[in-house]
Amino acid sequence: MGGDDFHKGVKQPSTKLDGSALRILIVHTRWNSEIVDPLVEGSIAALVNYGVKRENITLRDVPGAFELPSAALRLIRQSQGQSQNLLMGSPQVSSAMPFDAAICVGVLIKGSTMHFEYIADATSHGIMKVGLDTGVPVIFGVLTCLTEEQAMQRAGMGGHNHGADWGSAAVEMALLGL
Ligand code: DLZ
Repeated sequence: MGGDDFHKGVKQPSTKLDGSALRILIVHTRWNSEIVDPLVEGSIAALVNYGVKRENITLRDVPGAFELPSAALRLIRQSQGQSQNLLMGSPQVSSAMPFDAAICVGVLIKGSTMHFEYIADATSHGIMKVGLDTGVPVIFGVLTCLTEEQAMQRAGMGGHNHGADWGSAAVEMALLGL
């Protein structure tokens, strides 16, 4: 292992994934939208590739990465019928069935983000907690990069689009134990 033989990244899952019955939530930021939008597209393409129906993919946006966990929690809870009137005044989630998985997508750039460490720390812990508290897998789709160029590369502009990995992780995790 190592040197030229080493392939960075995630191996294909060992089982065939059929996402045709799944409902997936994608919550993404409007911060750094030029980079976030291709990541969201990459996730959607992977979901569709695994059979998830476009009408079963719900997209919602929030201002920044810090807001991702609380938005995901409220939307998942709402879909589970556990929250009442939490989203009064804002458009309701269109799904009648609970989400099987969620993907939180955002981009934090150390070089241009004040309090980078605080936001990254709070966001990553928050996203993990939402998954554990709701029992719904929540995929960590937040790029934490040193530079804008690095972030663009990881969003498919000159490199691999990490959004695709998040889409397949969502399907794999949603199907776990089913
Ligand atoms: C404040 C802030 C900064 C400086 N940078 C980013 C960023 O690079 N990416 C991102 O998603 N959000 C950023 N934010 C906004 C915070 O995440 C949050 O939206 C605000 O602090 C309001 O809670």
